[in-house]
Amino acid sequence: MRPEHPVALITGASWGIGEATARALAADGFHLALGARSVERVSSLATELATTHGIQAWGGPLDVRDGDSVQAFLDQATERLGTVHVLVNNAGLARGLDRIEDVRDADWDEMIRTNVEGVLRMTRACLPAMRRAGWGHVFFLGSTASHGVYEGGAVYCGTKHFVRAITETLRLELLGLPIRITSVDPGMVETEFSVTRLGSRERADAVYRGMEPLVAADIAECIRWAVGLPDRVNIDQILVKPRDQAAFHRVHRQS
Ligand code: NJP
Repeated sequence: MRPEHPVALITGASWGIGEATARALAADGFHLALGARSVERVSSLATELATTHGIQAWGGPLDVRDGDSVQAFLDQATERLGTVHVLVNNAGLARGLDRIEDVRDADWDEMIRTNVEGVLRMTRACLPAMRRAGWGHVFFLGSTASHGVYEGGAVYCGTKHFVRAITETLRLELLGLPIRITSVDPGMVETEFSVTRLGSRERADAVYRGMEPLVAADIAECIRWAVGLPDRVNIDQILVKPRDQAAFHRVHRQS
């Protein structure tokens, strides 16, 4: 049965979609464990949301690439807030747009360790308590890149295809348990994502020039909606793009 105030753990809650999801779930009465490497940001966000919404919230250091960090974060979250019921596997990134013949080891290493190993590690760590609690929901931030590929996107698309594979596998493995599994697969969302990928604000701005991208709150609303539905309803996948984007290569721009 759904607890009155479920505890949600959000990875990568310092910016973008993770931060927006924290705001949306706080407004719906969830208690929150907010993790990221930018500790000051998650810590002050937790304080702000606890004050505004009268929930319990804690923000602490989390690097999903590091098994010790994942376990320490989960242990602290559980000690402060109780059992984690909802996991939002949001932390993720793309580095560069290099073709396979040019892609750098450091870039693929960071994407694979964060988007692939980090998601596996977080999910494995959180599932036992959800089983014991008898109510849970795991969200995966996939992408339109979980469903297709584009030049210069081999590694990022590969990591998001992985996220799709783990999402679908987990739904089979947990069949019969009261744990729901949802992937949210966005198209273009204006966050820090393109700055991280392309290395400068100017290059990131060019990605969205002349079109209206999604904002982080649009994706947060998808998560808030899916977790709020009756327990019998599992939203498997939400593929959500801006009206101005028909496909990776097909973006309508007013120039
Ligand atoms: O990106 P951004 P988004 N350990 O850069 C955190 C997917 N997506 O919100 O550690 C822990 O604003 C980082 O925190 P920090 C995308 O693949 C996006 O757009 O402090 N946390 C920050 O809070 C990703 O899975 C678009 O640097 C780590 C957060 O991740 C998710 O949406 C399209 C971490 C990134 O915030 C959220 O991305 C799409 C680590 N090792 C899918 N490394 C889009 N924006 O267009 C990073 O299809 N973080």
